Amino acid sequence: MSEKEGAVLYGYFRSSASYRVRIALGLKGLSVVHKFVQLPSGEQNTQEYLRINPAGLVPAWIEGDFHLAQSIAIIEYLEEAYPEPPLMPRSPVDRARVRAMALAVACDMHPLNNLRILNYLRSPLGHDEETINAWYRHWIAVGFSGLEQEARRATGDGRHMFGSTVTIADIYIVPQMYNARRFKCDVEPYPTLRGICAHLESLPAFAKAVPEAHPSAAC
Ligand SMILES: N[C@@H](CCC(=O)N[C@@H](CS)C(=O)NCC(=O)O)C(=O)O
Repeated sequence: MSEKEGAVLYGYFRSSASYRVRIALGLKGLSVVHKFVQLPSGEQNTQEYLRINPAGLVPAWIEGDFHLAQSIAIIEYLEEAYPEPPLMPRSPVDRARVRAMALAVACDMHPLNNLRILNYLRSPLGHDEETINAWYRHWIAVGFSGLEQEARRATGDGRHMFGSTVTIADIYIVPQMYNARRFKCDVEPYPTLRGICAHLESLPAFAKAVPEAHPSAAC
């Protein structure tokens, strides 16, 4: 592990977007200072945190005057600044396919099940927990159904989303699978995704990034 001097990652242990960045840091062999933003108590909406990320979301990356939000931007920054080991294939076609799988999670699935969306369904919209859980599970099922087909076509060994090495698509699927299990979604219909996640979760960079291993889990 080499220390990335002056870099701070604001995150929360159960935030899947923060979990993605922790995996990428582990894969790149980089360590940074972690600061915790307690999402359940609304710390992301305090004036102090909004100065770090005006969107009121984690993760946020700070390196001197350089403030960066959005996990995909942070991970691509790391990929460009630290090209080894590569987290993207070489050819433009393959890179586009990997990005499409990562973005299916980042753009089509995760935003629908984010904390503030679930809170808004609760209040002011007044939905009960059963309805909110049904919403959550519905959007996981829609997203995973498509990704299961994509992964079946793209995996080279049944252990990676694309080809037979770790890519950004793997960094996105593992936290989403973690969330799906946490919310007791039925993941039986997605054997390819389950097999891929089982392998990835055994790799040190993924195991070290798991929410339970994060120091803020004890806070
Ligand atoms: N597209 C953003 C999503 C960031 C995001 O939604 N973060 C969640 C945690 S996973 C958050 O901060 N939620 C706070 C809230 O909903 O109030 C990214 O990939 O970084």
